[in-house]
Amino acid sequence: MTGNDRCDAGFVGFPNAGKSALFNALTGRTDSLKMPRFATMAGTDLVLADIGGLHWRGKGKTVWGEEWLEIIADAKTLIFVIPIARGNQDAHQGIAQYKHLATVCLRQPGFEGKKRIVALNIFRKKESLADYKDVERHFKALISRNLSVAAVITVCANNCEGIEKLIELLVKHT
Ligand SMILES: Nc1nc2c(ncn2[C@@H]2O[C@H](COP(=O)(O)OP(=O)(O)OP(=O)(O)O)[C@@H](O)[C@H]2O)c(=O)[nH]1
Ligand SMILES: [Mg+2]
Repeated sequence: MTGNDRCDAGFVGFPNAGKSALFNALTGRTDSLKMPRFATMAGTDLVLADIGGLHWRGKGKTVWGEEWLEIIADAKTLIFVIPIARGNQDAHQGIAQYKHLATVCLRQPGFEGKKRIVALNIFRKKESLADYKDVERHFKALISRNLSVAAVITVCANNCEGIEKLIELLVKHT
């Protein structure tokens, strides 16, 4: 895994969070076989990087997969992709997930100063984004003391809801 390409923003998340789906939605790409992937975000000259998911290992449940993060070492912004369902319980689980991911990121040299955007990815069936406002609010309240989070946004990667707004946020913070 070598990161010869540079990037402006990179995705961080556990497997199946929707990182690649979101990367595709933002860049117009459709392939997702080879990692890492680099592509320009629609309507901008910002380069995004899609990497593999971090994952759990061992009895002590240590988060593993840090070598992926080397690929996005030069990114200015990290996009944390957290899958969510409805309900406060899910906001708590999402926060726990975010904290694990953030802890691993902060172990990497130079990652402390990177901006962070949290994308709550809903695996939408019948609900609309509005149905997730409570989770988003709750998530924001739980995270409110963490000043390194520039923004929290709810998106649906597979039908592109919230994607325009995420693009605006990325342009603003990258
Ligand atoms: N319904 C629905 N499915 C989604 C959404 N986002 C991702 N998926 C599906 O969930 C699966 C995993 O999504 P990926 O984007 O590949 O997840 P990933 O975070 O890139 O996972 P790794 O590359 O393994 O780390 C795929 O089958 C996607 O089609 C979403 O918003 N809604
Ligand atoms: Mg992927």
